[in-house]
Amino acid sequence: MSLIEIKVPDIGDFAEVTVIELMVKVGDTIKAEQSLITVESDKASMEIPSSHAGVVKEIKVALGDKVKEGSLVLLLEAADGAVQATAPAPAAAPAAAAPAAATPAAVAAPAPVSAAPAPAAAEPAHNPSAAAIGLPHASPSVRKFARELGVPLAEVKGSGLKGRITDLDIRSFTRSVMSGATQTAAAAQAKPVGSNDGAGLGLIPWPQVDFTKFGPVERKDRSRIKKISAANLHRNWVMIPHVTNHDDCDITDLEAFRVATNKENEKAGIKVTMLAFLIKACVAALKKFPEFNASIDGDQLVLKQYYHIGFAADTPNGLMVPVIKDADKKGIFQISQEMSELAKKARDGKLSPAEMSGAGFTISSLGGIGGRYFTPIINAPEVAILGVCKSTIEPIWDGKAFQPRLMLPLSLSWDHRVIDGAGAARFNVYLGQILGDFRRVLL
Ligand code: CAO
Repeated sequence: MSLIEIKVPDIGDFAEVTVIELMVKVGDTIKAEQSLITVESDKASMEIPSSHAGVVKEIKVALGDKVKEGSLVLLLEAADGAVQATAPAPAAAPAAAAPAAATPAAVAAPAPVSAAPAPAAAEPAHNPSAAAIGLPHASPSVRKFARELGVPLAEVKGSGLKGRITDLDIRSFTRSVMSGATQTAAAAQAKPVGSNDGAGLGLIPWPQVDFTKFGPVERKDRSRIKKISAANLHRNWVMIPHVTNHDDCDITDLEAFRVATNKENEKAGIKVTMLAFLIKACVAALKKFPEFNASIDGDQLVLKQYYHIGFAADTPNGLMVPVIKDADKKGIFQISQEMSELAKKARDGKLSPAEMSGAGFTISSLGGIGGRYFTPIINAPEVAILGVCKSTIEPIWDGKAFQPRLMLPLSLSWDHRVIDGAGAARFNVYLGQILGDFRRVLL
């Protein structure tokens, strides 16, 4: 058995190149022309192949070493003692621009990469400009290996010199995907719900705009709550066929009662807002129209026999929806008190998950702010949500004359898979009747 010195062959115009990857280790049995190391110049990377088959006895270079033509790479115990007359040329990673690839020797050499389905010349160049536009650093054989496995190179984190992706990185990425610990971007996009770019829905990509071209901007991280509610709202908006019915109801008498009640209880510090009456009125409407207090579960509709009402609360961190449990069993004062406690907890970021779960129906009130109507998004797995805006005095025709009446604008969004337009109109009419004369709750 003879020991053969494997040296760096003619590498074209390069005086010196850097070793950026060791592709074999001591004890490896290698074939003739198998790549041993990857070297990199300022223009291209290339693999240095072995001129012989055999067993690697000693490696004479290390990562980061500078080598040139004739530098000793390793000592090989030749398999058959045969010595090849000419050393194979290095396999250049890219591109017509890479000088090594342009030499006749390189063209003639059966470089390993040429066996790949896509020719090495089609690979993106590993050069400063390629790195600048975000192409992953990897040798041709690693690229070929990734291609064979269908591994998206851009998603693999390189552990080699300067973040270079090695054969080992491809293997651990594949293992991680197979075990479910990692998800490829393509797999993530295949999910229609929650994806940000709409690729799973077959939509064109979200516009990428450099806003600074148009003027100064400030970037802020979105809060955790904003991100969670965004994902939920997006899913609900996409998955639920929403329809919204708008209506007005006359709350003149109810408002007078509310103001009088608050006056009576001023000393006790109790304050009742219209929302508490709305919660109670909705419970009555849900009792009459049970499909509004339901959820879809496969082929079945789950009709709830409890009346837990969520209400949207605006907080500095974003939207939260605390829930008044068993609103049918509670009076207006108790509902008001719980609402104000829950709203405070929401604003302080102290709501527990239990306080935000279990709602069968939700109310979103913008009455304290203003506006006329809006189209609230249903809070899945519920099937309807009531939006309420600011009441205003309006001239209402009583058959003989216009009367100034306090009108409350309602916007009821409903899931058309469960509820029909006629049902929604009836729900709003009934709700209007209750709010118009609250004694009806007792009927
Ligand atoms: N019409 C006219 N005035 C109304 C009204 C209505 N429909 N609803 C409430 N008001 C009045 C209240 O009476 C109160 O008046 P005073 O200050 O004179 O007493 C004032 O508006 C403020 O009320 P409020 O908003 O503090 O109380 P609330 O019980 O109506 O609402 C809460 C509580 C937590 C729901 C509310 O503060 C809130 O966060 N609303 C926003 C909800 C939201 O963001 N919805 C959108 C979700 S979709 O993005």
